[in-house]
Amino acid sequence: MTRPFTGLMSETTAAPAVATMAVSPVESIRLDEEDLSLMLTIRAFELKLLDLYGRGLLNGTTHTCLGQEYIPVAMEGLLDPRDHVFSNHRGHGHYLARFRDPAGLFAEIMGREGAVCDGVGGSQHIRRERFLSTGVQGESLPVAAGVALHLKRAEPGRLACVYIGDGTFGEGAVYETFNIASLWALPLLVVVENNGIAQSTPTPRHLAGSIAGRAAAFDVDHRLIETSDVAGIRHTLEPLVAWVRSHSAPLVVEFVTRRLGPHSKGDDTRPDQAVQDLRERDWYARCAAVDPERFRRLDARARAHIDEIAAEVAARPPSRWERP
Ligand SMILES: Cc1ncc(C[n+]2csc(CCOP(=O)(O)OP(=O)(O)O)c2C)c(N)n1
Ligand SMILES: [Mg+2]
Repeated sequence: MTRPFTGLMSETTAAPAVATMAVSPVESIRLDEEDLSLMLTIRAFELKLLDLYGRGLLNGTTHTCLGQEYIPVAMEGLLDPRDHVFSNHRGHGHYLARFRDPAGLFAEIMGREGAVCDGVGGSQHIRRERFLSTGVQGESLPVAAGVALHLKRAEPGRLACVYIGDGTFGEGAVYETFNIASLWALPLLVVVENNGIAQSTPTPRHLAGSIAGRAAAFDVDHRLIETSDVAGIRHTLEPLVAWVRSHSAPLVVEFVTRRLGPHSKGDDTRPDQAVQDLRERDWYARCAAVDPERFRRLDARARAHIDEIAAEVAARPPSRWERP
């Protein structure tokens, strides 16, 4: 059987060894109520966090995925609870899309009872069932490859999905992982959230060539996604993810996305106009325009729900961790 990538290309195009075809941006956004509610919940959750940090009510730091929420929401629709998910420093959306548990994550970040990791993981270091996040860039890739090897042997059909940013391509562990994942045919799905910036460095200033080219160098298939249309993304990726499962082959899915917020809490180095331009292309503004009445209703509901949970969690006693 040939790779499914060929089926998505034009009838007359010969199948390439590695597909790097872009999906055309889809103007309309088709969202069912559940997906939209989840995206709005993630947004409301992170806006609340920034508000709490801004008022000095939370300590430490946090990185928000404002603008990128649709990626984990789209991906979770393609994943099985028995797949493993590896997340990074910008991982609230990854966690919330998987577990729909704002209370547990608030409690973790606030250090309150009911915290997912008893309050010792905070924003960036969460472990729950088959989900693990780390604030160390690139650290998750070799671990995910090891888990993918285990899944290939012990649970065929399952995969390991790892989220990384464009800046993480500066880490050597990425290439060691691509090499082994390709040689050993591991069911590893690498989701790249290419938001065009790494902390304060624009992608063209830190990345020579392209992510597609780097995947191609290891004979790893690559797919570029430029739309934020959740249904369209799932439609495009469904056969490719099925291929990763059935043929145990690595795949890189690169999303061209936008980071609307600062790198962490308040350290945006970009000109205001540049951020404003990104906001105008944000899914939030575009969804609001499609069906304003439905959007307002769901957004108000998500914000009220998050306000209520944040207040309830903040009033809980501190979390306690005991050495096992
Ligand atoms: C090994 C390592 N080096 C540096 C950092 C500091 N750091 C945290 S996030 C980040 C930029 C990450 O950029 P990217 O991978 O594009 O992800 P994004 O923040 O854009 O989502 C850096 C340099 C780190 N966490 N780990
Ligand atoms: Mg980035």
